[in-house]
Amino acid sequence: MSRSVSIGPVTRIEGHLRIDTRIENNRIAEAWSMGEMFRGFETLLVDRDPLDAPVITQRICGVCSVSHAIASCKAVEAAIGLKAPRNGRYLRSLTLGANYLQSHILNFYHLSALDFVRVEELLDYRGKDPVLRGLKIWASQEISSGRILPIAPFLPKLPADYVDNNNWNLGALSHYLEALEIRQETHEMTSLFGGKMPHTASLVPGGVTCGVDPAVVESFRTRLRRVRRFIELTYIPDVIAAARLYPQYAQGGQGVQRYLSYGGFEEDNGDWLPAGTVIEDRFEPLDTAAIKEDLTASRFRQTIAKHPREGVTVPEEDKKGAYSWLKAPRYKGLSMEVGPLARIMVAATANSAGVGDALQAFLREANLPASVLPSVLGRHAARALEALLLSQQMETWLDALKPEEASLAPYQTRPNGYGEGLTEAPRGALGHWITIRNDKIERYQCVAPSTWNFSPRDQHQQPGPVEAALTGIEVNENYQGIEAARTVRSFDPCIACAVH
Ligand code: NFE
Ligand code: MG
Repeated sequence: MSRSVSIGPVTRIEGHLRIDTRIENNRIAEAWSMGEMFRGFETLLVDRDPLDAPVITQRICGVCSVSHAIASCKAVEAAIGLKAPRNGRYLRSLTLGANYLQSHILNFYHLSALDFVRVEELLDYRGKDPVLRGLKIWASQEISSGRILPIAPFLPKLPADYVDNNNWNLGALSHYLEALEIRQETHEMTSLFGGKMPHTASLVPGGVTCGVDPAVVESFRTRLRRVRRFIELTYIPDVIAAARLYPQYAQGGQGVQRYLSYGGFEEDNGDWLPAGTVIEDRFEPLDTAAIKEDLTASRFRQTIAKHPREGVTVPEEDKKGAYSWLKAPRYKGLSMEVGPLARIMVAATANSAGVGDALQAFLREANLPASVLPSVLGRHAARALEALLLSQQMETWLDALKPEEASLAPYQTRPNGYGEGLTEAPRGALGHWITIRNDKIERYQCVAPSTWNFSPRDQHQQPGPVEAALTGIEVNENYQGIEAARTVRSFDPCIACAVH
């Protein structure tokens, strides 16, 4: 017997996402990922000054605006022949790194973990555990204020197989609150060099305008260490606990198992995270000429699949056969997963930056086999591991800053040019492509991480990575889509970015 389950809108994400599934014999037989809004940033950039691009494109998103600033600055720099000095590059990495830490902790504690937590524990709890003091104070304030909201952000929830484990359920809720404070630290770190957050003021083509003030560097370092302690002592153990308590999610939702990373976090001897792809378990160097966006199932005027350098954005709301406002990026014609798992897989397969060793150590300590990585909780583990490695590496970038050196290159322009700006955003590979003619933007195209992951089918009916990950997942006939929600959130969707 076949039935359909639709989740729309998917909550606790940015932007409007709908997931439709067809279920047969208690498994998802087919899935459709649908971006349900059009925004049009690419079209509104046309005819503007190239210097406007980083300012405007940061507004694509309130979560990952730093990565849009960096992609846009790099695209403009490539087009006009400018290079940020060393300090500028490290300040960008530190600002982006702080934004990663913010975003990864957000995804786990505030967006995803609740799918695995029985929040009713909060109502029942009468214990005295000091670890839970914050939670109790918060709950009692809510109750004494007369609002019927002690579990307001947490209910209603989809019915599911939540484990009956007080340590986990109450611990995760208490860490939910602690993570809010930790994210405040990370936002402050971003604004120490970025000027403000979201939408930094200091990241411009040519570098970063704030310079290197040793007092600010030490303020950043103090906060970084507090965040790092939280990652080591709380975030990592919680992800490992989730993998033990929900072993079925350390297996299902593998997806396409093809991974792409643009690489990022430039150091003196190259990028800390390498660029490349993993296809059929083999590392290959990245060739960005092999990227094309297919429009077959996208609500845009039909053209052949094009490289973003030639891409056009002409909305066509009622296009026959189209079901999403996302384009469908493909690499050598293949749908590719991007994001923390992809970055870890690419780096580990390329055996770079010690990521392979760190991954092995992490798996050993968690007593988990490598086969758990391509899975729902494997994506969360990769995100947590990346946060840990990043929080360690960022100290070396602080040490690399030189107060006596410039962080900004003198501005120069060119009336005509073309530039590709690639970076890795928290959710994965982010590219901006700009063409400048007569000092104005002639063409601007973005391909965001969630565009890759949440893309619809293409001309060959090949599903996007999330559609593929959902297919085959076992579902309980009494539930209303929790299995799909858990899988979708492991990819950390941002549809505001994806449609841009
Ligand atoms: Ni709006 Fe973003 C990240 C980008 S996702 S969050 O990370 O670019 O597509
Ligand atoms: Mg685009």
